[in-house]
Amino acid sequence: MIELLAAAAIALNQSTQPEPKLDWWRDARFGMFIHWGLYAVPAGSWEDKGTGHAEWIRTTAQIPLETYDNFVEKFNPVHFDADAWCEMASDAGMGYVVITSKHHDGFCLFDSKHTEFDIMSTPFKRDIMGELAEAAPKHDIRMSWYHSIMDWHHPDYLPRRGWEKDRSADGADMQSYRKYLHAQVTELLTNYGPVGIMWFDGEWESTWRGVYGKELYELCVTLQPEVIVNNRLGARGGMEGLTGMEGYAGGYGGDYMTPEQEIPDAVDKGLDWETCMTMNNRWGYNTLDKNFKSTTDLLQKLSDIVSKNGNFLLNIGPKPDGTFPEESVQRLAEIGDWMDVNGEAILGTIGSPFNSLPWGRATQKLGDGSSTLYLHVFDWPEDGKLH
Ligand code: H79
Repeated sequence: MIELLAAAAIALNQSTQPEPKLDWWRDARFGMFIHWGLYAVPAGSWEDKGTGHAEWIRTTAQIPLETYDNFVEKFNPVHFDADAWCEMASDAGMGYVVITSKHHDGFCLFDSKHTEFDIMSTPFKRDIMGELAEAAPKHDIRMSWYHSIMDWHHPDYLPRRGWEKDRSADGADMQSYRKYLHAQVTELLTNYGPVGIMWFDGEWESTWRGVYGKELYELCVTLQPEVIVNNRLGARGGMEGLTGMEGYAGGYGGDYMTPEQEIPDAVDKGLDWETCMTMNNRWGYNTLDKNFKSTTDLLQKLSDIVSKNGNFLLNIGPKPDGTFPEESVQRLAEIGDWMDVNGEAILGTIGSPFNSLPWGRATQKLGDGSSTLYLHVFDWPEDGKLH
Protein backbone atom coordinates (compact mmCIF):
# COMPACT_ATOMS: atom_id res chain seq x y z
CA MET A 1 0.00 0.00 0.00
CA ILE A 2 1.42 3.34 -0.98
CA GLU A 3 0.19 6.61 0.41
CA LEU A 4 0.12 9.23 -2.30
CA LEU A 5 -0.31 12.79 -1.21
CA ALA A 6 -0.80 14.26 -4.66
CA ALA A 7 -4.32 13.44 -5.71
CA ALA A 8 -3.68 15.22 -8.99
CA ALA A 9 -1.29 12.48 -10.01
CA ILE A 10 -4.11 10.01 -10.29
CA ALA A 11 -6.56 9.90 -13.12
CA LEU A 12 -9.97 9.75 -11.52
CA ASN A 13 -12.13 6.77 -12.25
CA GLN A 14 -15.01 7.69 -10.03
CA SER A 15 -18.49 6.91 -11.19
CA THR A 16 -20.11 9.78 -12.99
CA GLN A 17 -23.60 8.50 -12.26
CA PRO A 18 -25.21 10.97 -9.89
CA GLU A 19 -27.46 8.41 -8.15
CA PRO A 20 -26.55 8.78 -4.44
CA LYS A 21 -28.80 5.81 -3.64
CA LEU A 22 -26.09 3.62 -5.19
CA ASP A 23 -23.40 4.90 -2.82
CA TRP A 24 -23.63 2.10 -0.22
CA TRP A 25 -23.54 -0.51 -3.00
CA ARG A 26 -20.56 1.11 -4.72
CA ASP A 27 -18.71 1.16 -1.38
CA ALA A 28 -19.61 -2.43 -0.45
CA ARG A 29 -18.04 -3.87 -3.63
CA PHE A 30 -18.67 -7.46 -2.53
CA GLY A 31 -21.94 -9.34 -1.98
CA MET A 32 -23.33 -12.84 -1.58
CA PHE A 33 -25.77 -14.38 -4.06
CA ILE A 34 -27.92 -17.25 -2.74
CA HIS A 35 -29.80 -19.66 -5.02
CA TRP A 36 -32.15 -21.68 -2.90
CA GLY A 37 -35.51 -23.30 -3.44
CA LEU A 38 -37.25 -26.63 -4.10
CA TYR A 39 -34.50 -27.58 -6.58
CA ALA A 40 -32.15 -28.09 -3.60
CA VAL A 41 -34.14 -31.27 -2.81
CA PRO A 42 -33.27 -33.24 -5.99
CA ALA A 43 -29.84 -31.53 -5.72
CA GLY A 44 -29.02 -31.84 -9.41
CA SER A 45 -29.95 -35.44 -10.20
CA TRP A 46 -33.19 -36.76 -11.70
CA GLU A 47 -34.05 -40.38 -12.67
CA ASP A 48 -32.51 -41.17 -16.05
CA LYS A 49 -32.23 -37.48 -16.94
CA GLY A 50 -28.70 -37.02 -15.68
CA THR A 51 -26.84 -35.37 -12.83
CA GLY A 52 -25.88 -31.93 -14.15
CA HIS A 53 -29.01 -30.02 -13.13
CA ALA A 54 -29.61 -27.31 -10.57
CA GLU A 55 -32.12 -24.45 -10.34
CA TRP A 56 -33.20 -25.20 -13.92
CA ILE A 57 -33.97 -28.86 -13.14
CA ARG A 58 -37.70 -28.70 -13.79
CA THR A 59 -36.94 -27.71 -17.37
CA THR A 60 -33.59 -29.39 -18.01
CA ALA A 61 -34.90 -32.75 -16.69
CA GLN A 62 -38.39 -32.04 -18.08
CA ILE A 63 -40.19 -32.72 -14.81
CA PRO A 64 -43.98 -32.37 -15.11
CA LEU A 65 -45.55 -29.68 -12.95
CA GLU A 66 -47.45 -32.10 -10.65
CA THR A 67 -44.30 -34.14 -10.06
CA TYR A 68 -42.25 -31.05 -9.27
CA ASP A 69 -44.96 -29.92 -6.84
CA ASN A 70 -44.14 -32.96 -4.70
CA PHE A 71 -40.88 -31.30 -3.63
CA VAL A 72 -42.99 -28.88 -1.59
CA GLU A 73 -43.67 -31.66 0.94
CA LYS A 74 -39.95 -32.50 1.06
CA PHE A 75 -38.56 -29.00 1.62
CA ASN A 76 -37.79 -28.86 5.33
CA PRO A 77 -34.50 -27.03 6.01
CA VAL A 78 -34.44 -27.62 9.75
CA HIS A 79 -30.90 -26.26 10.10
CA PHE A 80 -31.67 -22.93 8.43
CA ASP A 81 -30.28 -20.11 10.59
CA ALA A 82 -30.64 -16.60 9.19
CA ASP A 83 -28.12 -15.16 11.65
CA ALA A 84 -25.53 -17.78 10.73
CA TRP A 85 -25.92 -17.02 7.01
CA CYS A 86 -25.66 -13.26 7.50
CA GLU A 87 -22.68 -13.73 9.77
CA MET A 88 -20.88 -15.84 7.16
CA ALA A 89 -21.46 -13.13 4.55
CA SER A 90 -20.35 -10.38 6.89
CA ASP A 91 -17.27 -12.30 8.07
CA ALA A 92 -16.26 -12.73 4.41
CA GLY A 93 -16.28 -8.95 4.03
CA MET A 94 -19.53 -8.82 2.08
CA GLY A 95 -21.94 -5.93 2.51
CA TYR A 96 -25.08 -7.37 0.98
CA VAL A 97 -26.94 -10.61 0.27
CA VAL A 98 -29.19 -11.25 -2.74
CA ILE A 99 -31.39 -14.33 -2.31
CA THR A 100 -33.97 -15.95 -4.58
CA SER A 101 -37.42 -14.90 -3.36
CA LYS A 102 -38.57 -16.76 -6.49
CA HIS A 103 -36.59 -18.44 -9.27
CA HIS A 104 -37.86 -19.49 -12.71
CA ASP A 105 -39.61 -22.56 -11.20
CA GLY A 106 -42.05 -20.14 -9.55
CA PHE A 107 -41.60 -21.40 -5.97
CA CYS A 108 -41.59 -18.60 -3.38
CA LEU A 109 -39.29 -18.71 -0.36
CA PHE A 110 -41.46 -16.06 1.30
CA ASP A 111 -44.98 -15.99 2.73
CA SER A 112 -47.04 -14.78 -0.22
CA LYS A 113 -50.76 -14.16 -0.02
CA HIS A 114 -50.99 -14.58 -3.79
CA THR A 115 -49.93 -18.21 -4.20
CA GLU A 116 -49.97 -21.53 -2.36
CA PHE A 117 -46.70 -22.42 -4.07
CA ASP A 118 -44.65 -20.90 -1.29
CA ILE A 119 -42.69 -21.70 1.86
CA MET A 120 -45.85 -21.74 3.99
CA SER A 121 -47.02 -24.88 2.14
CA THR A 122 -43.87 -26.78 3.10
CA PRO A 123 -43.40 -28.62 6.40
CA PHE A 124 -41.00 -25.80 7.35
CA LYS A 125 -43.70 -23.08 7.33
CA ARG A 126 -41.27 -20.29 8.26
CA ASP A 127 -40.93 -17.11 6.21
CA ILE A 128 -37.29 -17.33 5.04
CA MET A 129 -37.31 -13.75 3.75
CA GLY A 130 -38.69 -12.48 7.06
CA GLU A 131 -36.01 -14.18 9.13
CA LEU A 132 -33.22 -12.97 6.82
CA ALA A 133 -34.54 -9.40 6.73
CA GLU A 134 -34.62 -9.38 10.52
CA ALA A 135 -31.13 -10.82 10.90
CA ALA A 136 -29.36 -8.74 8.23
CA PRO A 137 -29.06 -5.34 9.98
CA LYS A 138 -27.51 -7.03 13.03
CA HIS A 139 -24.63 -8.08 10.79
CA ASP A 140 -24.36 -4.90 8.68
CA ILE A 141 -25.83 -6.69 5.69
CA ARG A 142 -28.29 -5.14 3.23
CA MET A 143 -30.82 -7.84 2.42
CA SER A 144 -31.90 -8.00 -1.23
CA TRP A 145 -34.25 -10.07 -3.35
CA TYR A 146 -33.67 -11.92 -6.64
CA HIS A 147 -37.08 -12.23 -8.30
CA SER A 148 -37.67 -14.05 -11.57
CA ILE A 149 -39.99 -12.55 -14.16
CA MET A 150 -40.15 -15.87 -16.02
CA ASP A 151 -42.39 -18.32 -14.12
CA TRP A 152 -42.81 -21.99 -15.07
CA HIS A 153 -45.55 -22.58 -12.50
CA HIS A 154 -48.09 -19.77 -12.66
CA PRO A 155 -51.00 -20.73 -14.95
CA ASP A 156 -51.11 -17.27 -16.56
CA TYR A 157 -47.43 -17.08 -17.48
CA LEU A 158 -46.68 -17.66 -21.14
CA PRO A 159 -45.11 -19.29 -23.02
CA ARG A 160 -45.22 -22.90 -21.78
CA ARG A 161 -41.94 -24.80 -22.14
CA GLY A 162 -41.66 -26.46 -25.55
CA TRP A 163 -41.65 -29.94 -23.96
CA GLU A 164 -44.76 -29.33 -21.80
CA LYS A 165 -47.13 -31.03 -24.21
CA ASP A 166 -49.74 -31.85 -21.55
CA ARG A 167 -49.93 -28.45 -19.89
CA SER A 168 -52.69 -26.43 -21.47
CA ALA A 169 -52.26 -22.73 -22.11
CA ASP A 170 -56.00 -22.20 -22.57
CA GLY A 171 -57.16 -19.06 -20.81
CA ALA A 172 -53.63 -18.06 -19.79
CA ASP A 173 -53.40 -14.30 -19.58
CA MET A 174 -50.07 -12.49 -19.27
CA GLN A 175 -51.85 -9.37 -18.07
CA SER A 176 -53.09 -11.32 -15.04
CA TYR A 177 -49.59 -12.69 -14.57
CA ARG A 178 -48.18 -9.18 -14.49
CA LYS A 179 -50.72 -8.29 -11.79
CA TYR A 180 -49.47 -11.28 -9.80
CA LEU A 181 -45.84 -10.21 -10.33
CA HIS A 182 -46.61 -6.67 -9.20
CA ALA A 183 -48.54 -7.96 -6.17
CA GLN A 184 -45.58 -10.09 -5.10
CA VAL A 185 -43.03 -7.33 -5.68
CA THR A 186 -45.30 -5.17 -3.52
CA GLU A 187 -45.17 -7.80 -0.77
CA LEU A 188 -41.39 -8.00 -1.05
CA LEU A 189 -40.99 -4.23 -0.77
CA THR A 190 -43.62 -3.75 1.92
CA ASN A 191 -43.36 -6.60 4.40
CA TYR A 192 -39.61 -6.80 5.03
CA GLY A 193 -38.36 -3.30 5.81
CA PRO A 194 -35.77 -1.55 3.64
CA VAL A 195 -34.57 -3.76 0.77
CA GLY A 196 -31.12 -3.18 -0.73
CA ILE A 197 -31.61 -4.40 -4.28
CA MET A 198 -34.42 -5.82 -6.40
CA TRP A 199 -32.47 -8.17 -8.66
CA PHE A 200 -34.74 -9.22 -11.53
CA ASP A 201 -33.99 -12.00 -14.03
CA GLY A 202 -35.78 -14.07 -16.67
CA GLU A 203 -37.02 -11.13 -18.73
CA TRP A 204 -35.93 -12.40 -22.14
CA GLU A 205 -38.98 -14.29 -23.34
CA SER A 206 -41.15 -12.97 -26.17
CA THR A 207 -44.10 -12.20 -23.88
CA TRP A 208 -42.16 -9.55 -21.97
CA ARG A 209 -41.79 -5.95 -23.14
CA GLY A 210 -39.55 -3.01 -22.30
CA VAL A 211 -42.59 -1.05 -21.20
CA TYR A 212 -43.43 -3.73 -18.60
CA GLY A 213 -39.91 -3.31 -17.27
CA LYS A 214 -40.48 0.39 -16.96
CA GLU A 215 -43.69 -0.24 -14.98
CA LEU A 216 -41.88 -2.66 -12.70
CA TYR A 217 -39.04 -0.21 -12.10
CA GLU A 218 -41.51 2.51 -11.23
CA LEU A 219 -43.40 0.22 -8.87
CA CYS A 220 -40.16 -0.58 -7.02
CA VAL A 221 -39.05 3.00 -6.52
CA THR A 222 -42.57 4.12 -5.63
CA LEU A 223 -42.64 1.55 -2.82
CA GLN A 224 -39.04 2.16 -1.73
CA PRO A 225 -37.36 5.20 -3.30
CA GLU A 226 -33.94 4.01 -2.11
CA VAL A 227 -34.11 0.50 -3.54
CA ILE A 228 -31.54 -0.27 -6.23
CA VAL A 229 -32.88 -2.17 -9.26
CA ASN A 230 -30.65 -4.20 -11.60
CA ASN A 231 -30.87 -4.02 -15.39
CA ARG A 232 -32.78 -7.25 -16.07
CA LEU A 233 -36.15 -5.62 -16.35
CA GLY A 234 -36.59 -5.04 -20.02
CA ALA A 235 -34.78 -5.38 -23.31
CA ARG A 236 -31.32 -6.29 -22.12
CA GLY A 237 -30.05 -6.87 -25.64
CA GLY A 238 -28.54 -10.28 -24.94
CA MET A 239 -27.63 -12.49 -22.01
CA GLU A 240 -24.12 -11.33 -21.39
CA GLY A 241 -22.10 -8.22 -21.11
CA LEU A 242 -22.72 -4.66 -20.19
CA THR A 243 -26.00 -4.20 -21.98
CA GLY A 244 -29.47 -3.00 -21.26
CA MET A 245 -29.02 0.25 -19.40
CA GLU A 246 -30.61 2.45 -21.96
CA GLY A 247 -32.35 2.40 -25.27
CA TYR A 248 -35.91 1.46 -24.43
CA ALA A 249 -38.91 2.89 -22.69
CA GLY A 250 -37.26 6.13 -21.76
CA GLY A 251 -34.14 4.58 -20.35
CA TYR A 252 -35.70 2.57 -17.55
CA GLY A 253 -33.12 -0.14 -17.92
CA GLY A 254 -32.35 -0.32 -14.24
CA ASP A 255 -29.57 1.11 -12.12
CA TYR A 256 -26.64 -1.16 -12.95
CA MET A 257 -25.40 -3.82 -15.33
CA THR A 258 -25.05 -7.50 -14.57
CA PRO A 259 -22.49 -9.50 -16.56
CA GLU A 260 -23.06 -13.17 -15.64
CA GLN A 261 -20.18 -15.62 -15.12
CA GLU A 262 -17.76 -13.21 -16.75
CA ILE A 263 -15.51 -10.29 -15.90
CA PRO A 264 -15.43 -7.66 -18.65
CA ASP A 265 -11.98 -6.85 -20.07
CA ALA A 266 -12.32 -3.12 -19.86
CA VAL A 267 -15.16 -1.01 -18.61
CA ASP A 268 -15.90 2.60 -19.50
CA LYS A 269 -15.41 4.97 -16.63
CA GLY A 270 -18.56 5.88 -14.83
CA LEU A 271 -20.51 2.66 -15.40
CA ASP A 272 -22.04 0.82 -12.47
CA TRP A 273 -21.79 -2.93 -12.87
CA GLU A 274 -21.65 -6.19 -10.93
CA THR A 275 -20.34 -9.58 -12.04
CA CYS A 276 -22.37 -12.46 -10.62
CA MET A 277 -20.52 -15.76 -10.52
CA THR A 278 -20.75 -19.27 -9.12
CA MET A 279 -18.11 -20.76 -6.79
CA ASN A 280 -18.42 -24.09 -8.64
CA ASN A 281 -20.33 -24.69 -11.90
CA ARG A 282 -23.97 -24.47 -10.82
CA TRP A 283 -26.02 -21.80 -9.06
CA GLY A 284 -28.32 -24.18 -7.18
CA TYR A 285 -27.05 -27.02 -4.96
CA ASN A 286 -25.72 -30.02 -6.87
CA THR A 287 -24.20 -32.80 -4.77
CA LEU A 288 -21.82 -33.83 -7.58
CA ASP A 289 -20.61 -30.39 -8.65
CA LYS A 290 -17.22 -30.27 -6.96
CA ASN A 291 -15.53 -27.97 -9.46
CA PHE A 292 -14.93 -25.22 -6.93
CA LYS A 293 -12.67 -22.29 -7.75
CA SER A 294 -9.76 -21.87 -5.36
CA THR A 295 -9.82 -19.14 -2.74
CA THR A 296 -6.85 -17.46 -4.46
CA ASP A 297 -8.72 -17.49 -7.75
CA LEU A 298 -11.83 -15.99 -6.11
CA LEU A 299 -9.79 -13.28 -4.39
CA GLN A 300 -7.97 -12.39 -7.61
CA LYS A 301 -11.32 -12.16 -9.38
CA LEU A 302 -12.48 -9.80 -6.62
CA SER A 303 -9.38 -7.61 -7.10
CA ASP A 304 -9.78 -7.70 -10.88
CA ILE A 305 -13.44 -6.64 -10.68
CA VAL A 306 -12.87 -3.91 -8.12
CA SER A 307 -9.88 -2.58 -10.11
CA LYS A 308 -12.40 -1.99 -12.92
CA ASN A 309 -14.78 -0.19 -10.58
CA GLY A 310 -17.25 -3.09 -10.41
CA ASN A 311 -18.89 -5.24 -7.75
CA PHE A 312 -18.60 -9.01 -7.19
CA LEU A 313 -21.72 -11.02 -6.35
CA LEU A 314 -20.45 -14.46 -5.38
CA ASN A 315 -22.94 -17.32 -5.28
CA ILE A 316 -23.76 -19.99 -2.69
CA GLY A 317 -26.18 -22.87 -3.37
CA PRO A 318 -27.37 -24.00 0.08
CA LYS A 319 -28.29 -27.62 0.82
CA PRO A 320 -31.88 -28.73 1.41
CA ASP A 321 -31.19 -28.92 5.17
CA GLY A 322 -30.46 -25.19 5.32
CA THR A 323 -26.68 -25.32 5.58
CA PHE A 324 -24.04 -24.10 3.12
CA PRO A 325 -21.86 -26.69 1.32
CA GLU A 326 -18.61 -27.29 3.23
CA GLU A 327 -16.50 -26.14 0.27
CA SER A 328 -18.33 -22.80 0.26
CA VAL A 329 -18.01 -22.38 4.02
CA GLN A 330 -14.27 -22.99 3.79
CA ARG A 331 -13.78 -20.49 0.97
CA LEU A 332 -15.88 -17.84 2.71
CA ALA A 333 -13.76 -18.24 5.84
CA GLU A 334 -10.50 -17.97 3.89
CA ILE A 335 -11.77 -14.94 1.98
CA GLY A 336 -12.71 -13.43 5.36
CA ASP A 337 -9.19 -13.98 6.70
CA TRP A 338 -7.81 -12.11 3.69
CA MET A 339 -10.38 -9.34 3.98
CA ASP A 340 -9.55 -8.88 7.68
CA VAL A 341 -6.06 -7.79 6.58
CA ASN A 342 -6.70 -6.34 3.12
CA GLY A 343 -10.35 -5.29 3.11
CA GLU A 344 -9.27 -1.66 3.09
CA ALA A 345 -8.00 -2.21 -0.47
CA ILE A 346 -11.50 -3.35 -1.56
CA LEU A 347 -14.19 -1.62 0.49
CA GLY A 348 -14.92 1.97 -0.46
CA THR A 349 -12.33 1.95 -3.23
CA ILE A 350 -12.69 2.94 -6.85
CA GLY A 351 -11.10 1.49 -9.95
CA SER A 352 -7.45 1.51 -10.92
CA PRO A 353 -5.84 4.57 -12.49
CA PHE A 354 -3.74 2.23 -14.66
CA ASN A 355 -4.90 0.52 -17.82
CA SER A 356 -3.02 -2.67 -17.07
CA LEU A 357 -0.30 -3.88 -14.75
CA PRO A 358 1.74 -6.98 -15.62
CA TRP A 359 1.96 -8.18 -12.01
CA GLY A 360 -1.57 -7.60 -10.70
CA ARG A 361 -4.22 -4.97 -10.10
CA ALA A 362 -4.65 -1.63 -8.35
CA THR A 363 -7.46 0.14 -6.54
CA GLN A 364 -7.57 3.60 -5.01
CA LYS A 365 -9.33 5.56 -2.33
CA LEU A 366 -9.77 9.30 -2.47
CA GLY A 367 -9.61 11.39 0.67
CA ASP A 368 -9.50 15.11 1.36
CA GLY A 369 -6.45 16.30 -0.53
CA SER A 370 -4.84 12.87 -0.60
CA SER A 371 -5.27 9.53 -2.30
CA THR A 372 -4.32 6.05 -1.30
CA LEU A 373 -3.26 3.62 -3.96
CA TYR A 374 -3.57 -0.10 -3.25
CA LEU A 375 -1.44 -2.54 -5.21
CA HIS A 376 -2.79 -6.10 -5.46
CA VAL A 377 0.26 -8.14 -6.38
CA PHE A 378 -0.67 -11.49 -7.98
CA ASP A 379 2.86 -12.28 -9.27
CA TRP A 380 5.93 -10.63 -7.81
CA PRO A 381 8.37 -9.72 -10.60
CA GLU A 382 11.55 -11.80 -10.41
CA ASP A 383 13.71 -8.75 -9.70
CA GLY A 384 11.38 -7.90 -6.82
CA LYS A 385 10.60 -4.47 -8.27
CA LEU A 386 7.11 -3.32 -9.14
CA HIS A 387 6.99 -0.94 -12.07
O1 H79 B 1 -30.19 -17.49 -11.65
C1 H79 B 1 -29.07 -17.87 -12.41
C2 H79 B 1 -29.47 -18.62 -13.63
O2 H79 B 1 -30.40 -19.64 -13.38
C3 H79 B 1 -30.08 -17.51 -14.44
N1 H79 B 1 -29.30 -16.35 -14.13
C4 H79 B 1 -28.41 -16.68 -13.04
C5 H79 B 1 -28.17 -15.51 -12.13
C6 H79 B 1 -30.11 -17.82 -15.85
N2 H79 B 1 -31.20 -18.05 -16.47
N3 H79 B 1 -30.94 -18.29 -17.71
N4 H79 B 1 -29.68 -18.23 -17.89
C7 H79 B 1 -29.10 -17.94 -16.74
C8 H79 B 1 -29.05 -18.45 -19.17
C9 H79 B 1 -29.58 -19.71 -19.72
C10 H79 B 1 -28.81 -20.83 -19.57
C11 H79 B 1 -29.28 -22.09 -20.11
FE1 H79 B 1 -29.04 -23.74 -19.17
C12 H79 B 1 -28.53 -22.92 -20.93
C13 H79 B 1 -30.53 -22.65 -19.94
C14 H79 B 1 -30.54 -23.93 -20.51
C15 H79 B 1 -29.28 -24.09 -21.14
C16 H79 B 1 -27.68 -23.42 -17.68
C17 H79 B 1 -27.40 -24.61 -18.29
C18 H79 B 1 -28.99 -23.53 -17.16
C19 H79 B 1 -29.45 -24.79 -17.49
C20 H79 B 1 -28.48 -25.46 -18.18
